[in-house]
Amino acid sequence: MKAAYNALLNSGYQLSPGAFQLLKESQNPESLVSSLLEHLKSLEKKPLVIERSHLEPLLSRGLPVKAPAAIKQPPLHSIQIISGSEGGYIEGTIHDFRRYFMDRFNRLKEMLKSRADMRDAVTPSSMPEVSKHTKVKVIGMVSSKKEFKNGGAVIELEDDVDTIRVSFRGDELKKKVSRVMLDEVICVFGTTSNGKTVFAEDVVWPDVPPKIRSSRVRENVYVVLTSDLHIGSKLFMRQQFESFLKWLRGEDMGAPQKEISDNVRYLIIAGDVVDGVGVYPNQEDELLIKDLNKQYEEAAHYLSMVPDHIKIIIIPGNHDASRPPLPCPPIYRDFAAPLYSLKNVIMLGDPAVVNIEGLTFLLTHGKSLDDVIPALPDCNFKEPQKAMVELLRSRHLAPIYGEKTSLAPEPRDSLIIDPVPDVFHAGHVHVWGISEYRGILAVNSGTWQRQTSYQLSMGIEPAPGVVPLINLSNFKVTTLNFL
Ligand code: D5M
Ligand code: FE
Ligand code: ZN
Repeated sequence: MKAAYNALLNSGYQLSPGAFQLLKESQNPESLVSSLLEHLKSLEKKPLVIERSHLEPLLSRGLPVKAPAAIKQPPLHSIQIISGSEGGYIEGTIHDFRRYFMDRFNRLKEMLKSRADMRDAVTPSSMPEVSKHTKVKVIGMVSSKKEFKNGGAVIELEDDVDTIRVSFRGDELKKKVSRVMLDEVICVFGTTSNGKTVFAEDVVWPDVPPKIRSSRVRENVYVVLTSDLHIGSKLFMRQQFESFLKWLRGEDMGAPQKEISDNVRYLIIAGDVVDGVGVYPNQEDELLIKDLNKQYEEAAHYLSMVPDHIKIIIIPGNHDASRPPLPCPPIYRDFAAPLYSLKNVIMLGDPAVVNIEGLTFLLTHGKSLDDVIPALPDCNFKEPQKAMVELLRSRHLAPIYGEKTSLAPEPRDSLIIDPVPDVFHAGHVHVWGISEYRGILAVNSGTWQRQTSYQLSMGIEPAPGVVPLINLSNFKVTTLNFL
């Protein structure tokens, strides 16, 4: 099964959960995969993701008896892709958006209602008819928020039919409401005397349950997290990145470092592999490589220096060749063919959920941090991990709609954070930061790009050349400094 799975991944294909199951249950997964690969060769338009439907016809046709060619592979421990954003075509009509937000609302509402004290919660359209002060719990999507100088605040909560007003008074509640983001789904505890306005006593977010981590990893296995290489930019820190590659190869180092380097099995790159073209005004002036295909050629050249026994997982960032709205499909093969041809590279979408050695990794580039950080008073661009924790509490990767982060209104909201990860990895902000929240590691993996003139004009100060890595046996995070 392992050999079959690796053969598929090495050919650049992802496996849908259904196809994975079918493969697992088949009598001879290796020959099934080899006939699948043979079949795919004949297709002009190759799928990014292998679905159950690709495998089924091959099963009924009978399998070739010929054993597949031996696959030269470093020992792979255990990696399973749970989801990786297939990102199909979507038109984006009002109907699509309505369906998208209903899915977001309903699923987050059920998440909230699964708490014992919220089973009896109502939604704006099912508020009780009352004539005197009555306690209520209302779950709704935040459609507006106003904070007043005198310390009060009012938000509106809506479902698909109705809207109610929620009023907040007092310092403690003012602090709570300042953490409420637009388009989040929350539950308000309070009282109402008319069924239209609620005086809030508390706010509850979907949040993550405290996690008891069960690492079954015995020996030291390391996962290295990085992002925002921006290869092709004049500001890409070539020398420092080369030192990093040298470190991954275990060259020129003392025994303690070598012990770590030798046990790195995974390298995750959370987007912005290349600098792209036409991403910000006057970007050309700061490009060393002005052709997108050539940028990926250069990226593949660097990543080919990563030893084969390290699996490299890559998702797209806003500078990469993928569609702009979230969720994004994997970086397009047409532009990044050289990356796809590296045997140890796995290309996934944004967001992606991957199970590594029994631990769940949630990967996203972090584009929504552009909206979330300015919206929250305790968050800033120097400590992106704080905003990442707020996303965990919101159980959504991009709660705010209509600002800088565009969303594709797919029928199912794949930006809802479910399952609860063990590690939440993002980049984009160009500042590294690590935090632990309810047993979950939130890691922002910084950058390899020096400050661009655009970032200077925006007041963004990067912290480049620092790489977080996690020891899966004890969940300790350390950083490597290549400055
Ligand atoms: O993002 C690098 C950094 O620059 C990150 O902190 C976001 C910030 N950035 C990028 N574009 C914008 C705009 N348009 N407004 C505000 N801040 C921005 P990168 O994705 O690498 O360009
Ligand atoms: Fe970036
Ligand atoms: Zn970015």
